[in-house]
Amino acid sequence: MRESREFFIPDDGIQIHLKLNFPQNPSGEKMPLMILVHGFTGDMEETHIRAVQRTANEEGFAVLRAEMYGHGKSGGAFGDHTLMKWISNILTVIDYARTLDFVSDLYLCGHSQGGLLTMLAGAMERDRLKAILPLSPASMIPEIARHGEILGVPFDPDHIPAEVEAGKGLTLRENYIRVAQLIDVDLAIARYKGPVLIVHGTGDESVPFHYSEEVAAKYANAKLVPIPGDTHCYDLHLDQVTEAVRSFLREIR
Ligand code: FER
Repeated sequence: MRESREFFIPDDGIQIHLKLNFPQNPSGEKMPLMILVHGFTGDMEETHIRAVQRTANEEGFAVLRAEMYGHGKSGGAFGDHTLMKWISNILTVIDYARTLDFVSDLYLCGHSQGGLLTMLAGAMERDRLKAILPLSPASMIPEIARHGEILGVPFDPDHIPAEVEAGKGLTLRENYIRVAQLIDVDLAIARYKGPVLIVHGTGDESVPFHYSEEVAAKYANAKLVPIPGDTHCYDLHLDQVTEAVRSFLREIR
């Protein structure tokens, strides 16, 4: 049996923190690998991230959890993170995953801002990802940033403030917004034709559920699983989230 491991890989001057977990009983030499990413201010040890990791392991997938710029034990300051830096990081993680000799197919899963990243990287790596799983994707970030709102804080979109309070004592800097305003989510949706699983709590107050209804309708091949009344991080029905992931992985594999 292969040993789980924790390690770092470099990307553009920082170290990306990774954890690789294997299934208990892999069915053969090669196995599918799911890359799994947390959300904004999140990390790889959050309850819902661990739950998805364990579910994929139970289904015979290796899982590579990755922490993006300014988050968890990866390098970079939170205030300096932008979606472009996260895109650079995830492309490097995908390149790394492609070098692993035990990997058959690659899957990409991310929660919230990591779900938006999953949609963007899905388009960029559409020939290399068998399926993508954006969980409660924060697909509206570019649109609201262009409109002049971030984290519920309104601003003049043509005169971006130097800083916005992001909660947890963290401060988001202006380049986050400048980058977000330029991101074209519809283009990313149009460029990924493979299977997509979107899971979203209907009571989510951080990323409202209707955004995922719109995203799912625009994808060529998406399934949306609503989690009735649930929150952004699935405080009520995490079991329904993992069962949706489990049946999707069985269906695709
Ligand atoms: C926002 C709403 C939601 C935002 C980020 C999120 C930076 C992301 C939440 C998450 O990843 O959990 O306005 O602005």
